[in-house]
Amino acid sequence: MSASIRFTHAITRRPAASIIRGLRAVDTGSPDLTRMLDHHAAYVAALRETGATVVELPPLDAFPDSVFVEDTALCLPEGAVVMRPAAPSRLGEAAEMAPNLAALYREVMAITGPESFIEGGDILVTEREILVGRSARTNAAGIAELARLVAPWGHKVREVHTPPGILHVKTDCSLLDAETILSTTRLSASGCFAGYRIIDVPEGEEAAANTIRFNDLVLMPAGFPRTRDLLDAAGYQVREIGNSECAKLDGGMSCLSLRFTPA
Ligand code: CIR
Repeated sequence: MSASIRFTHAITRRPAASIIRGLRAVDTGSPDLTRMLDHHAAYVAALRETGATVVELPPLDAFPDSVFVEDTALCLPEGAVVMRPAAPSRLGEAAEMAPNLAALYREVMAITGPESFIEGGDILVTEREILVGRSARTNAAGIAELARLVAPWGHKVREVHTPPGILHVKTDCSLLDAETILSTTRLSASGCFAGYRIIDVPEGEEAAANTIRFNDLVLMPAGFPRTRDLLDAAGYQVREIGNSECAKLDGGMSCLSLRFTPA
């Protein structure tokens, strides 16, 4: 049990200087590479502190958003599935990730399209199912192809709806333990998490909903004291990580790693 929160491995990629050209819904200024590197180092150190092996990949200048490795693959205990990002500038990132997965997994499959698009940020793996948000980056064909690929491994896929204007469904939610999901109310109000224990982030702290439970730690973006206090009070071991620079590119805690335990 708890395969959804216990991991032996993570893959991260250092941000490249091209990060200043990263995609963003609203321009709130250019990310500062030096500050982002500091935040990234703290993130990787926290993952390592839990005892996991962290494979740190080198920067890929040709892909400004390549620090957000989560979008390139879905990593399950039985194997990995290489995604097909819908953002044209990000499509090539998936092929860059594939060999790194092949080095750790016996089985690596891929979403091949041509009409299928799906990004890892839209996928929340819980202990009992795989929730996938349809979004501007993930379409019905992508979800159907993923469901076909993972069915032989015994995984069920359930589609949920991403709130309008939100990049990925996991921008607004994260798994805290096998039964508990941290969510914004604009997402949980849809009823998509019925059967789970839901902790709603306080109003005004929606950007704190994207955390990761990684072994004993919950990594959350710094600067959301009411969410931190809620998680503390609920008994989670919280680690705050600076996210000011990734936030300018709509990125958060989950986007920065692939987390898995290869069989
Ligand atoms: C993008 O728009 O694709 C990047 N700037 C942010 C990706 C964030 N990834 C994630 O939520 N998994």
